[in-house]
Amino acid sequence: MCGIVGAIADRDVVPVLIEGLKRLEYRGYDSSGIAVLEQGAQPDIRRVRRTGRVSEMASAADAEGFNSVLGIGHTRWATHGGVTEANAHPHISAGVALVHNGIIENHEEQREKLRALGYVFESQTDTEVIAHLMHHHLKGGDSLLSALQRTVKELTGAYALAVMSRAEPDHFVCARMGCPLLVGLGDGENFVASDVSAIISSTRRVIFLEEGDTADVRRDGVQVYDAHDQPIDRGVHLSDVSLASLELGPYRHFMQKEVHEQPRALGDTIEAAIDAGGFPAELFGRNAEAVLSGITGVQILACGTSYYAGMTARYWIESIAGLPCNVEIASEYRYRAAYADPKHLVVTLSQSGETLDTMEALKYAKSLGHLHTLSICNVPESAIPRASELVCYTRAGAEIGVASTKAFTTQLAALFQLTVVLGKLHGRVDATREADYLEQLRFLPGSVQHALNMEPQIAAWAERFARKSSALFLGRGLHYPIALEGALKLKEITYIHAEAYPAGELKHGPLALVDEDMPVVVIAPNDSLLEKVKSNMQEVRARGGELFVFADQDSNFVESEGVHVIRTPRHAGVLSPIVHTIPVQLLAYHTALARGTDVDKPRNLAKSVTVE
Ligand code: HGA
Repeated sequence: MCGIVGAIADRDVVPVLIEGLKRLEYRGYDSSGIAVLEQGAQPDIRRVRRTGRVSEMASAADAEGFNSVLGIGHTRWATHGGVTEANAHPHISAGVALVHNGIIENHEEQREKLRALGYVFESQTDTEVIAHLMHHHLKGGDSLLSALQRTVKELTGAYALAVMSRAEPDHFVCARMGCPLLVGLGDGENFVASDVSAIISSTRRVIFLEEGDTADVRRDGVQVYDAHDQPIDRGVHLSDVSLASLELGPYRHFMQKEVHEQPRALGDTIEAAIDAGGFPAELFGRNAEAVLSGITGVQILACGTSYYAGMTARYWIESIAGLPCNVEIASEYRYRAAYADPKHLVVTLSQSGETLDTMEALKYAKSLGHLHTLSICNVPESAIPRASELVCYTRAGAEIGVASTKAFTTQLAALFQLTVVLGKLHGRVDATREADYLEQLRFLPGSVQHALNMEPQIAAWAERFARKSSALFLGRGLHYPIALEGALKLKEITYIHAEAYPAGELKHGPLALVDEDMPVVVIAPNDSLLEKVKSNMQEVRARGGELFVFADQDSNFVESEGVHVIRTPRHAGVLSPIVHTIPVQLLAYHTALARGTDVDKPRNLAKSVTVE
C-alpha cells in the first residue's frame, strides 16, 4: 500500500525520491507526491502531487525545475478521503511537510481540537491532523524532533511518518508505529523508506525502526530514539535484496517473471533441509525443538493467498504429523472470542511480514493466552517475524507482482517442512519416511519446471477463457485449496468472476450455475480421490458444462467433446498441490494477457495490505 521515501544529501535528491517511489509502485497506490526544501537565503517548501502514475508526478516536478538536497515523497493508497490531488501527500501546515502511511484512528477528535485552535483543513485525510499538530507544537517552541515526539503521543492508530520543516533545513525526522519504516545509511547522505527496495540503489545499510521509535536524520548521521524518547542503538543490517529481483529483465510482467522463478525459489527454500539431509527442528530457529515438541496442536492465521497455503497445510499437519490444525482468516479471528489452547502453536503466514490483519491477529492470539508463535514470511526483519518466537523465511526473493505466486508455493514448501519436523518430534515420522519426504522434496523444483513447460497449451486455453464472464474451479482434498487459489488468481488479474468448490460440494448448490457458458476447471491429480472427481466431472458434462482438466501424466484421462485435458508431470505425491499451482497461475496470467488487463497492478488491489 502507501510508500514513503525521504533523503538528505549533498546532491539533488529529486531523482532519488522519484526512483524510490517508482520502486514502491508495485505495492499499489492511487496518487503520489514529493516535497522538497527550496534552497536559498529563505528556504521554503515546494510540493508537487498528482493522482495516477508516479511518472506523471515526476514530469510535473521536472517541468517545475524541482531540485533540492532534502525531500520526502509518498505513494498513497487512499483510506480516508477520495483519490484527489488535495488528499495526496505530502500534507503541509505552514512550513511543515509530512508523508504518512497508516490510519490515525482519533483523527476526528484531533480535527475538532485543531479547528478550535483556528486550523483550516484542506483535505479529507486523517493525515492532515498530524501536519497541523506538528505545526501547533513547533509554534509553541518545540524543535522539529520534539514536536514529532509530542505529536505521536497524541495519536492513536498506525503510522509511519517522515516530516521536514523549512525552519530546520539541515535534517528531517521520522517515526513509526504499526507500519514499517527503515533508515538507510549512505556516505554523507541518509534516507528513510517504508521498504528497502525504495533506496536499494543508494544503500544496503539499513536500520529497522521499532514500534514507537522516532529518528533524526541528518546528512552526516542518524539518531534513533525509543518510545520514551531515549537515544537507542538499533543496529545496522545489510540488506540482501538484489537489484535484479526488482527489475523485469526479459519478461513482460513481474507476475510472469515470478511464476518462472519458482523452481529457483523453491530450490532456495528447501536448500537448508537438503543440505542437512533431513528435517531438523532448527530449520525454524534455535529454540524450535523445545517449542515444537511441547505443542499439542496448530492454529494457522493468514489472509488471501496465504490463507490457502494454510488450508493446504492443515491436510498435511493432521495426516502426517497427527496434530489437530485449525486455519482461520486473520481479519475474522482478531475480532472473535476464539478458543485458545496455550499449547497450540500459532503459525502466521504473510509474504510481506507487514499484513496488518495478520499482525493484529498474532497480537490478539498472544493476548488470548497462546504461548508459542511461528511466522513464515518472505521479507527478513519485517514486523510479523520480529513479533514471533520462531521464524522461517521463505527464499522467494522480492515479489513485485500484486498477485502472489512464488510467495505462495514457497510458503507451501516451508509448511511442508514444518509438517515433517512436527511429525518427527511427535513420533509420527520415522527415519525411513523422513528420507522419503526429503526425496520428494528434492524432485520438487524439477516437477515445477515440467509444469511450467505446459505454458503454450495453457495459453491456448486462455484464449477461450478470456471471453467468459464466470468460471468454476473444482478440487478435492489437498487440491481444494489450490482450486481456491486458481479462482482467486483469475479474479484478481482478469476480473472474471470465479468460484472454487470442493468437487463433492457441486451438487449441493453450484451445479445450478453450470451451463455451456460456464467453464469448469478441474484439478484432478492421480490420487485416492481421482475416481470421485471423475464422477463429479460427469455431473458437469451431463449439464453441458465445458471441462478443463489438469490431470497427472499417469492418470488416463482422454480428451472428448467438451472435455479438455492438460497433463501435468508425474504425480508428485504429497507435494502435488505445489505442482498443480503452476497451471492455475499460468491460466490466470494468459487470460489476463488475452483480456489486456494490468497484470502487475490489478485495479483496486495493493501488494502489502498494511491497513485494515
Ligand atoms: N490514511 C492515509 C494514508 C493511507 C495509507 O497508508 N494507505 O496504505 C490516507 O488516506 O491518505
